[in-house]
Amino acid sequence: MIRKLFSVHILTLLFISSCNKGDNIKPNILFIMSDDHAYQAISAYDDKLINTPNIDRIADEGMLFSNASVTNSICAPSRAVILTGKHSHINGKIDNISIFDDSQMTFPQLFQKAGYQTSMFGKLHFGNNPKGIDDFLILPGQGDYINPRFLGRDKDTIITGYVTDVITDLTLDWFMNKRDENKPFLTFYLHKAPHRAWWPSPEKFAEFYDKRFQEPETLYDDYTNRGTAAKTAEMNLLTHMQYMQDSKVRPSVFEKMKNVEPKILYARGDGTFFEPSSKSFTERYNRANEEQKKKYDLTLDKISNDFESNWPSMSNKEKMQWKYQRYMQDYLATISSVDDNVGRVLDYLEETGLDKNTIVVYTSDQGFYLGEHGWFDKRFIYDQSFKTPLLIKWPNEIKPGTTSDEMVQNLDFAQTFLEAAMINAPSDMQGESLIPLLKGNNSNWTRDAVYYHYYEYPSVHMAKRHYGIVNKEFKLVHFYFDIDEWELYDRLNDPNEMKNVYNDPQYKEIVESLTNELYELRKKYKDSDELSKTFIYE
Ligand code: SGN
Ligand code: CA
Repeated sequence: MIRKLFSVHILTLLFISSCNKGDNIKPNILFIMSDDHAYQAISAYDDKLINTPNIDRIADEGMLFSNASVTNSICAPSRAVILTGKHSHINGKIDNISIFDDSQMTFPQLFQKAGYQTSMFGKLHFGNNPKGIDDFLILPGQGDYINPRFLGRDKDTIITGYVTDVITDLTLDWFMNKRDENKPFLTFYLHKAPHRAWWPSPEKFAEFYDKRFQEPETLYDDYTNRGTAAKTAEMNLLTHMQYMQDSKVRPSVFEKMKNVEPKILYARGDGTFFEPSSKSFTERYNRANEEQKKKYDLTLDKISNDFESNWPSMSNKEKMQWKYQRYMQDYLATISSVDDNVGRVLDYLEETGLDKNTIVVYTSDQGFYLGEHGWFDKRFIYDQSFKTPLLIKWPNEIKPGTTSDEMVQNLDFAQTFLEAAMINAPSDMQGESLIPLLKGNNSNWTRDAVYYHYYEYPSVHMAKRHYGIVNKEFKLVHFYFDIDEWELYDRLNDPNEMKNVYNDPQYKEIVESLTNELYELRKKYKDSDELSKTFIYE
């Protein structure tokens, strides 16, 4: 009898421990996203500009996607696509201006219901109450680089420090002090950097000011062989990047020199103009306390002195070169901080052993132009802003150091995470789970082309509305609204996208078949000209 009781007891114990084990099998998910991080500025993709040893660790231990893209290359819409698993025309957040309807299902809500502990730190860019998130501190709107303010569930708080360090401190503090060890976690660690106006930490500002960077081949692009949209966009370094707001020439120096550049005005498309509502250099600088200002001043003085003595004799080409170097110095300096901080978080996961059962994703809300085509900013379906970095590690599931060139999108994240966590995805999500690719079962992956649709026009940077289809070989685009122009790019023979071959007779058959495919995709994703008309605003 005693023996029997004893064995029942053992069996019960075994049963309980296997249940616990079963629960623990659900992987943790750490979703790291920065804002406007170009894949050209991650050394796992390309080491011409910067070394990012920590972000590269994710690629070394996992998979790098060389053809990852977004469905709509702009901040808040990209985030809405990620959270809902639906294209912008379905989730309704077509641009930065429209309201996100937060009564709709977002994947963190499903994780929370399934017993995950959820948290979010950093830049979300819409709303102040993310659904399905237990703990959060998020930046209001675009947020600030220096001594940023955060919105919490109960109260707002201003935290002294540099935004990238602060967001990391908050994330690590949550791991160390608030994480429930009995639950798997879903954590969003969302950087503001490297968003314009590219304010580095004072130390990185000084360090990167001394560096010089290789120019991209297409820096002096004059947009011949392209359509109206590329020619009329307002994102050229020479003509739209600002010496004071962007390159950080001090107002006192800028103002005493005559006719440096006109006050920036963006065209509205109807012949009228508006002033950007962005914060000024002075407002940003004045967020720093006296001690921080002193450190910034050392580099700010060097920039202003250089500008004052050299600008009057510079040719347009030299001005372009000067702006490009200043741009890269600051943009890459902000990335260097992101990389250091990602390292802190990866180290923590390793030190605690949490890394073994944690999927770590590094991505950006879209790509960015680092002088390609003479541009900064994003929005276009052209490669640097259509594509986005995507690195994923998942020990024992993803073979370390692998690359996938499949056409994957931010639309796919929700279903991927849900499948990894063994939670059913709602049938109206529009992406595809990347799990087969992550596990090396490529034959289970059938998609060969993706759909793209950008709306925010007329607006800052004046990138015209367009939609298109992209596969590994070609890109077909329709610019509509105030023009009606088509473009076709041969991605393999013209990787810099310098020649629109839509009207080239040699590509006639490609145009026909891709146009059909594009209409099929529009049907599949429930997009149409009629629907677009409902999104046209004054
Ligand atoms: C600001 C920036 C723009 C940028 C938009 C949208 N100007 O207006 O350059 O395109 O945000 O960016 S700034 O002078 O204020 O920095 S997004 O990432 O939020 O979509
Ligand atoms: Ca962005």
